[in-house]
Amino acid sequence: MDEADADPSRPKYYCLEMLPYPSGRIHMGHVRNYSIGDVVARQQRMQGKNVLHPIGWDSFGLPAENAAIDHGAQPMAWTEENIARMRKQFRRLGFSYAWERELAAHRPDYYRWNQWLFLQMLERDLAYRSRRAVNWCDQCATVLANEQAESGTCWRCGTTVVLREMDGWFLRITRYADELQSALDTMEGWPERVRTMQRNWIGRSVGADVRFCVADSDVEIAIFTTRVDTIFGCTFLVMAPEHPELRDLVCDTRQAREVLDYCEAQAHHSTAERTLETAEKTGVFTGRHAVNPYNGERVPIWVANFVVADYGSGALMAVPAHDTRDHGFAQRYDLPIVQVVQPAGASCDVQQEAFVGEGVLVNSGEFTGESTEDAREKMVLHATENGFGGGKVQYRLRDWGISRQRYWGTPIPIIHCEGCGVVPVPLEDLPVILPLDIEITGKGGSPLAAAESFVRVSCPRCQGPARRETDTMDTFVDSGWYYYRYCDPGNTEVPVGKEANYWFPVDLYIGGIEHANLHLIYTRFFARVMQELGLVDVREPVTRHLSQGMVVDWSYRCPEHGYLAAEKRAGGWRDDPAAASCGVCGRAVEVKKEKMSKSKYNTVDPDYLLDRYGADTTRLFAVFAAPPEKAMDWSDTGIEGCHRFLQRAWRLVDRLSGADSVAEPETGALSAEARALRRKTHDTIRRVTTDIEVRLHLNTAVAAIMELVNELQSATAEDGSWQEQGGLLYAVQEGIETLLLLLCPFAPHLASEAWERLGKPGSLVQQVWPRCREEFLARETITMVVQVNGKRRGSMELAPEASKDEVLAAARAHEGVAAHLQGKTIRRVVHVPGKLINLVVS
Ligand code: ANZ
Ligand code: ZN
Repeated sequence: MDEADADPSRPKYYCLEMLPYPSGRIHMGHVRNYSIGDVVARQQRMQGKNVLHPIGWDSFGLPAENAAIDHGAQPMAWTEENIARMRKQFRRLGFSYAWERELAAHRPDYYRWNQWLFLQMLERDLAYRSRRAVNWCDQCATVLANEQAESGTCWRCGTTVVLREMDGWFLRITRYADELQSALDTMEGWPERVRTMQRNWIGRSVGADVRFCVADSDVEIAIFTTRVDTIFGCTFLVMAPEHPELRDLVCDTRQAREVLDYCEAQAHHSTAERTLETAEKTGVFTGRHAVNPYNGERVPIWVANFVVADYGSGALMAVPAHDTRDHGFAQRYDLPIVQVVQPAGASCDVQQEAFVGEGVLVNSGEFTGESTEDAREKMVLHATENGFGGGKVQYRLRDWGISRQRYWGTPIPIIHCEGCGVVPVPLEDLPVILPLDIEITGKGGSPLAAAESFVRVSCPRCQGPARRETDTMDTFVDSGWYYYRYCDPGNTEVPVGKEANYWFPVDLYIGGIEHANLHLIYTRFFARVMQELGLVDVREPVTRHLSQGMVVDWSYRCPEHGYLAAEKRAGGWRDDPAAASCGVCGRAVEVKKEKMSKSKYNTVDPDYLLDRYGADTTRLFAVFAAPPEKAMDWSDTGIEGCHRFLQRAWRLVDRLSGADSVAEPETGALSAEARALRRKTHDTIRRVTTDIEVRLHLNTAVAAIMELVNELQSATAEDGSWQEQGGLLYAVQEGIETLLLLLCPFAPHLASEAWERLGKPGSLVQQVWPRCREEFLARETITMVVQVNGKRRGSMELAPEASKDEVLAAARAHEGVAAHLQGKTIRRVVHVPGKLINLVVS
């Protein structure tokens, strides 16, 4: 039943969860992610959809290599063993995957298509080689993409990243910057938070390029600004330490030595580190001046750490009066601050603090008196007409550096020939197989470079001696397009055939927020490439994205002994975290809810849960504990509660298992009790269906099912007997059948067994999802009398099951009653359910 085949006569549903890295054991984050997906997949199947729910392994990457370094493991064997172990755990959890479509990135029949796609991109100038200052992690001994070095540290190990000039391969994601950004506006099935993160990451800025001439030279320096309206307030220019013109500019100045030393010192710090808001802003004067093309003024040129070499043109005009960063810098180095914008109807002292808002131009020559907004337009035009600049849209997004000096990844299919230069491996020679007999030491560059038999080849063009490229691809290439392959895993001609048009776009994609800027942008880039290669028709690959929250639990950290494992904790653990102390030194410990992680000793092993509670309880708790996008708080009592709930549901079925099915009674003949139960049943169907399909709030869906169990329990007697009157037996049977159908996606094992026990035909998972019958939702109302001090003051229509509080609230709001309550206090409330309420006041 898990097998899905494209079938254009049936509606499809593509339910996807981010593929795991095969570390060897699943953790609670996996359980949560995949439980959510499995509920949706199973429910959609019952809704009659043809569901694709695949799984695979993101199996290239550093840990396999580190295992090789640490304990001599064979990366291939290590990876395959881990996959086998995790696959078993997934099977134990009963996830309904299309196992026959399983893929793994490290297998040649997968990664050959990375190589194929790379060569296609090379042909279209979407892949290229370039020498650049790249982010380098010493610990991992590899280059990192900007996305992997956010805030200046390695995303994997946390080491401070440094800049290094290196040759490498890039994918031209910036070609799509505009579209990747603008399409976000229409992606309504994506959380606003993720869209905002992507917007910021792509970072579209509308502004202008202006070229300043350097005085006494024929060099020009271009600057990018979003506030060309402030250009009359520019009192200096600032260049990035890596600016290509800088050396020539300073070579014959007195300041040359100081400037070059400064640049040298900055090279040890990554861009991300240097440009942190909190980083100290430093700089030196270059000894040169530039001429402002708008007013002919000479301004000094500085070099400073906060200017990014590969943003805009690597230089900026500083306007300390209207930019906070420039203001701080001007104060520090005693540079002039000149106001050119006046806030409307207010005054400000720009010597004290920058005014960064909009207003009216002052001190700005012919533009004085214009609004800042109009001025921007006119001043851009002025630059264009006079040939020293023009409008410019700038993106923060950089091309994606995919070269990694590591072993366990896809070999880049390139051959370097002395005569021919860079030569692509011919398509018919793919895959370039990653050799397995490699010595991995973790030191001294790429392990592949040392493998002579891999490296030495003859050039496909001239047959002369040549060397293979020894960089491998970033593993984010593997995950950039994997879910296309699921649609057509056996294809030997292309990465994916036209099959994919049936399944695409993905209807629901579930994964962690940590991928918002990495994987989820890369994959949108790949989608565009796949479309342009004519493989698949869609350009935007995912209709709806759910970014599930973390799984958190208490962590305990001693100031002296760090994070404490369970056996090193004393007092108050979990029950009373505030009282916890270090079992080694007795100090009070810092107690925090943190993401589960081995290094914090706050994980829960899913295998332990499976042994103790079984798959259904574990799955149920994973979706019940919190709304999917929120953090899920681990709780022992929570999982116990889920376990007891399932046992109760089971006993309920058990009680009824002897009874023969009865026919549906006339609606008019239903007793009040039977009617109320049927209302509950159909209301539960309605709630659970929208909670899963529309809101994805699986936790409230479970809560609704729990309520139904309570109702069913009170409608049936302990010993399984009850008075059949007014169609109650039918209502109970309907309720229980519905219960099992609704429970099936959450706790498929127990629900299926219960289904059999009831003697129902067919297997539960193949049943049709129940339909809510609106006619049972209508609530009956009853008339209740309201009295004040025993005197009748009016009546109201209320639901029969309205609680005392609800009745009281309605009574107070009743217009005939309010006047009699004025200035009085309600002393006592007499509530006769279904009949009257009497307010005793004085
Ligand atoms: C003058 C100015 C005056 C600026 C003002 C802002 C406010 P976003 O919005 O991020 O695109 N800038 C330009 N190139 C830079 C570089 N390579 N490194 C660091 N900063 C750079 O930022 C654009 C603004 O960032 C530009 O506009 C420039 O400062 C600065 F009242 O120019 B502005
Ligand atoms: Zn690292």
